[in-house]
Amino acid sequence: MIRILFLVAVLSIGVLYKAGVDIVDSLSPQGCRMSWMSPSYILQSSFDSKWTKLANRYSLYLYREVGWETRELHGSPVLFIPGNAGSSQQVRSIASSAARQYFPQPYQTASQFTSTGHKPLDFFAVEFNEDLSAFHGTTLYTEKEYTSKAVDYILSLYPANTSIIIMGHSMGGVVATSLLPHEHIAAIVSMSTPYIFPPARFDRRIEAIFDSNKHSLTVDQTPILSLCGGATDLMVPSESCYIPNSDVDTQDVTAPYRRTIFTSALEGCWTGVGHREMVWCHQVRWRIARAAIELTRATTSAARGSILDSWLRDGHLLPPGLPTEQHTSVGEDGSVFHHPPGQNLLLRNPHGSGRYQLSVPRQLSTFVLYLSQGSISPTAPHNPLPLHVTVEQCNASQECKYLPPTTLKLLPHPIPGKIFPVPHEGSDESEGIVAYTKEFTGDEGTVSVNVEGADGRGWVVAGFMPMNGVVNSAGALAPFWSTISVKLSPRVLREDIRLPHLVLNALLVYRVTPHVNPECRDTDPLLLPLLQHTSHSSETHYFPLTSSVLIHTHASAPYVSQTNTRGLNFTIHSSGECYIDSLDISIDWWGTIGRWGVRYWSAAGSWAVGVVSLMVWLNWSSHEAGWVPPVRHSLIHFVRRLRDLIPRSLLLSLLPLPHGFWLGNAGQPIFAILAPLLLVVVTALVSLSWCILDGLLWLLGLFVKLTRLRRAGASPGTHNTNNALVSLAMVLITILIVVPWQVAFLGCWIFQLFSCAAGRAFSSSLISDTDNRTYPLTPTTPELLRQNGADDDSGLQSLNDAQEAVSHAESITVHSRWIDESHRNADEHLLLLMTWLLPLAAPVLAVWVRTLMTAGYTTPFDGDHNVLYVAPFLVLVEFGAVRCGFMISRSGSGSDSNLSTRSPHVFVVLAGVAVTVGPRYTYIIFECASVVLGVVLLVNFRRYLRCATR
Ligand SMILES: *[C@@H]1O[C@H](CO)[C@@H](O)[C@H](O)[C@H]1NC(C)=O
Ligand SMILES: *[C@@H]1O[C@H](CO)[C@@H](O)[C@H](O)[C@H]1NC(C)=O
Ligand SMILES: *[C@@H]1O[C@H](CO)[C@@H](O)[C@H](O)[C@H]1NC(C)=O
Ligand SMILES: *[C@@H]1O[C@H](CO)[C@@H](O)[C@H](O)[C@H]1NC(C)=O
Ligand SMILES: CC(=O)N[C@H]1CO[C@H](CO)[C@@H](O)[C@@H]1O
Repeated sequence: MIRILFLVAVLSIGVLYKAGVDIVDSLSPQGCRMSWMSPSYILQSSFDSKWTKLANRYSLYLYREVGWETRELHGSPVLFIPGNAGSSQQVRSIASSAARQYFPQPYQTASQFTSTGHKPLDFFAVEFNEDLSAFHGTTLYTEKEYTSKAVDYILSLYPANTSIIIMGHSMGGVVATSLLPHEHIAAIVSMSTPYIFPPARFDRRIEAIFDSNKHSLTVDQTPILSLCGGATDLMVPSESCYIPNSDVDTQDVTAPYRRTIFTSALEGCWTGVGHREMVWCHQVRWRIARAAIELTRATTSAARGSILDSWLRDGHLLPPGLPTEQHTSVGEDGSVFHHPPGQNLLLRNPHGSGRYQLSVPRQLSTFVLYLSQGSISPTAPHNPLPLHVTVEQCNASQECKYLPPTTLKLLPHPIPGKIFPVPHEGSDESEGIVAYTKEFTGDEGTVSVNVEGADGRGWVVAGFMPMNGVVNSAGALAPFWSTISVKLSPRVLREDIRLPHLVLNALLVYRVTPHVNPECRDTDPLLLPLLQHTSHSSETHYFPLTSSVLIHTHASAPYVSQTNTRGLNFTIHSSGECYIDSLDISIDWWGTIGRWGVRYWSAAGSWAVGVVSLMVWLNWSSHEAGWVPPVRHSLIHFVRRLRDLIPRSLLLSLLPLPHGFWLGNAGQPIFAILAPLLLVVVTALVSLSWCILDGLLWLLGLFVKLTRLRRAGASPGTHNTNNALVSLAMVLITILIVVPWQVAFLGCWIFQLFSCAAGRAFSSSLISDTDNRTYPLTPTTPELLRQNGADDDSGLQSLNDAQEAVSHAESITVHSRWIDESHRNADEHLLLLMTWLLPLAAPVLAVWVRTLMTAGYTTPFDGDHNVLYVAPFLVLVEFGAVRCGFMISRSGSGSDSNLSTRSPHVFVVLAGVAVTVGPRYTYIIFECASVVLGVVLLVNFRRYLRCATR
């Protein structure tokens, strides 16, 4: 049984890991150009302890592009805040781009900035010595305090009323947002920053920072833009990168400027970007740098919002700066071509200028125009061709006026025959198709497409499409067991496809396989079919439809409040020459599984604590005799109980619990299956962990035996209670003053490990592990006595004989050995529980060690000295364990005594908390475990005291 579990555990870890890693290349591949620079970092030594007492722990640098700009301050300040384990030097890519855009030649301002009021940028960066801020609230607070002082210092170097732009990467964005409200912060641009929930939830204080940030996000007027890398980012799941309450979604003009931009939709970028790559990906960094330069000219929040909207666009809003109404009359310039109705206008390599008139059809329709590499004001690729198009509406008397678009944005133009985006390269700045659409409700004259400045490069395609696309009513479960086939119309420029019942969630990946029309092979189409998947106003992905593609989303996900959970909306763009006959849609299982690991690793950890506690509870509660079986048997017993637990977990998954509970799916039936799966995997993981611990205990036992290093606890008699009390008090005082309690917990765990190993080493096992007939045991169990007799080689055969023959004295020996055995088993259960609690304390331990190494002994650990967290463990491992029996008490004496486990029911509370609240609010588990063990301690306190003083 254990062996099967072992296999299940290893297999599921392997599969989840491999599938999770494969996601990076399959879902939203990355195509980013490297960036190059000549960096120098100038330490700001005048920002010293006069400003902040943290000056000797952290530092502040000014970035300068060597040979490109002077060292003196000469512009407008920007502050970069690195994230978890990040470095101030990560500022270099963006800062270098800003310098080289402002000074295209060394020390020479670019012509477009000379007379416009733009200023160059002075990039500052805080250096946190690669502190692990994601795991530790206090560290995050310290960073915030230092950054806040750094902002004051930087502003003091500039004229009054200068404002500063803040950029934050990952947790740096959290620090940036926590600086609000601040009247001199012009705007915040965050990259791959989690906003909705912390990526690691081991610390209650991190949650507090996130809560106060959420408040700032809704009320503060400072513009905030959040850039998200999408599925490529495995560290911060992109569903937590959304900024809630966008002013666009709520249509509230007084709401502050908030944007969430996915790099997969970012115009000119169109690629997934990994977590660390976000700061250097060329396509992203030059836009951020440019937006920052433009921001130096703005003075109001509205103007800043509009600048951010024009440089960091995902196309779901109309661009700022659309032309106002203009009237022209036909015939002023160029020639007029009347295009036959019902056909698409297609201009391949146009020359000169011309007006192309298309009459608006009678039914509801959408006018669609694609323009490659040219411009339709104000939208164009960054380096457009001279080709320029305006769209006008003309009435019967040939009076024309500007036709404002319904949507106007840039689409990517994948290169035929190449992967999109091209790995290590991505999109070029001159690439892109301007897509213009306008919806018509009926016969409204003609639309005139005016082409100017054509020099033979680029192309234009335009036409009218019926407004209602294809709607497929396939049910939510259909893609799980079959393939949905959607038929498409031929030769359309744009087709909208909706599958309103399909479930939309970060946990699911759909595979869309196109059946390309065979005619396609003979044509050289201008635009191969391009699939656009929009799952949220801020999240759009593009895929060239030459082979099957994987569709995913972050619009709804576990532990996120879900508004939009249904409906797959696709749009297919093409030039109409080559088209798709039909699309097949089904679930992609490998991709789907790949999405689970990242989202449920912390749930698996908390459920493991739940499983161990449940194991303790199930097995200890009804044994009046107080016999605690070995962990191995408890495990096997638990696995047998899975038969009842699995249906119950399934039922719980169907309850519409709030999204912060259980597995975070708010009772969506389609995800109910995840709970039993997780339960089985976690049980397997617990068994795996026990196998490892078992091996470790055996090795340590061997070591202890060899070195004859007897632990006092393992051999009563030699133990000095006063010494123990004194050492306990010392430890508690040390925690109060210097070390964080997590260190003490690690100490407890090691102590417990050694006690268990010593316990095993110095007691010959009474009961063989493989023999399960002997349970439950009582002191007078004949088998036990027989076995004992057999060990003594007394040659007794029949049970009755044995019972009679074994003397009273022997019975007492057996009895006390039996109690020892039970105590040892209880101890090993406690060790297993503590092992699974260890990951909850370990991150802070890592932070502590790291801080010690970088900052020296400055005890930045305010708040981690609460001895109550660890006191129950300390007392239990010192007294409760081994010598006194963790939870087993004895009434009576000698061979007539009865054992009973006390208060095992508290463990069901721990199990309940760990499985329901634990996955989302992980820090609660440790607190709950401390309380539960505290109760055990109190219930058994008098007994421990008696035992300790005996
Ligand atoms: C700074 O701004 C405040 C209010 O916006 C104004 O009262 C003050 O005069 C300004 N100071 C300078 C030096 O421009
Ligand atoms: C055409 O539009 C112009 C300007 O909008 C208007 O003056 C004129 O009367 C219109 N003609 C017809 C036939 O509708
Ligand atoms: C899909 O489109 C329909 C109709 O436009 C819209 O109501 C729905 O919200 C869209 N679904 C998503 C997930 O965007
Ligand atoms: C505890 O586990 C043993 C097997 O080791 C099993 O026989 C016994 O029934 C379990 N106790 C309870 C209360 O379920
Ligand atoms: C060694 C031994 O007795 N094993 C038994 C353990 O329990 C199972 C089922 O209860 C029996 O099938 C084994 O024979």
